[in-house]
Amino acid sequence: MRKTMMLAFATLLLTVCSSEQEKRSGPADPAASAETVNMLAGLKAATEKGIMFGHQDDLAYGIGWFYPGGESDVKKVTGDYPAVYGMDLGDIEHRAAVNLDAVPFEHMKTFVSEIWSRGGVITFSWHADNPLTGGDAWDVTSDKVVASVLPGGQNNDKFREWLDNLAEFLGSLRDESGVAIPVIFRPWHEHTGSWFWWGQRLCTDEEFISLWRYTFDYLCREKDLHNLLFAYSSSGNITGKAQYLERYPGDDYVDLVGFDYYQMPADGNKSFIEEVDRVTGIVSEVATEHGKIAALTEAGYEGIPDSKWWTGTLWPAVKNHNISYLLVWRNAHNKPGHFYAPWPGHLSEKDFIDFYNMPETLFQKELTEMGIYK
Ligand code: BMA
Repeated sequence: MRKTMMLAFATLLLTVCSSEQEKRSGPADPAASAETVNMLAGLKAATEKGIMFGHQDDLAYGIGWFYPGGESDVKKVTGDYPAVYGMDLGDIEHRAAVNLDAVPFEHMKTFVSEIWSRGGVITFSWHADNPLTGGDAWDVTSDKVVASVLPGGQNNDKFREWLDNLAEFLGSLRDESGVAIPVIFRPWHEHTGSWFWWGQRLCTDEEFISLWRYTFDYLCREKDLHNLLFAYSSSGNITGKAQYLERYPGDDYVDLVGFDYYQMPADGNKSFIEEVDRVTGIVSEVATEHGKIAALTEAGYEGIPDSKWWTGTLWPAVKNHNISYLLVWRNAHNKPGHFYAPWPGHLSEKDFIDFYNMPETLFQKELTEMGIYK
């Protein structure tokens, strides 16, 4: 009798411990789909192999072309696609046909299927308009916006409608057999800066955390979406772990931790390397301590006016830490000089090929071989 009880107790203990373990290593959404669970595991495995290269709007347009006129500036230079493809959902809240940079949402759906079928990683940011003033994401004229969308606020109904529109899009990302395609969703980004209506000086810590949790709960619980990994990503002005975590919504709401950092012409390469290295160190430590994945969620040097930037500056800035990916911003079709990846004939083309050939950098072909969704 005692023996049986002890055995039962030991089994119970083992079950509790292993489910705790599973909880810590699985996605924040406890009902995440099998594909999403695999994606998270695949991202972790890829992080052990190297750092994935990402590019915003890679398939939508580039220098001198707009979909369907071309394919990918990264592919034109290296013969391969990036491993991570960023897209932005700004204006999906209004059920618009095109996003804030004129990319049709229907095209994005095509890109998502294409990327999924070759085993790439998809990440969405959301430059949502200001629901209180009617301005854009950069309208910081009021510090009451976040409060206005939360329950009890005058814009809560409107915000729920916006989330409905967002959810409809995210839920429509399916493969030919109807499987929901897993993606990384990175809302409310650069929140430690004060240039978006959800930024540092525009709401309190509590309001920001409520906004995050509300978004998460609405999408995963009310709308039953289970194909999302959530990325929490600050701006580059990080002083330490405590500050980085001030607005952290909790381990149950986040899968990836990251930050955005751009080199400005006034900064030297040295300062970019030192700062990115320092903040990457902080974010990587947070990732390890919280069982999350670290990433440089946005980076770049506008126009890349440095022929050796890739191997001489970007690589030394990230090489000391175990991060999953770095994503450079878009090669704009509508803003001359606003580009962050090289294109055929650009002065950093050769150096980018060297960066591509480094064993530590991962692009699409390596990811396809690895099969991160298996
Ligand atoms: C910014 C710029 C803008 C763009 C926005 C959203 O950094 O590239 O031109 O509209 O991102 O993609």
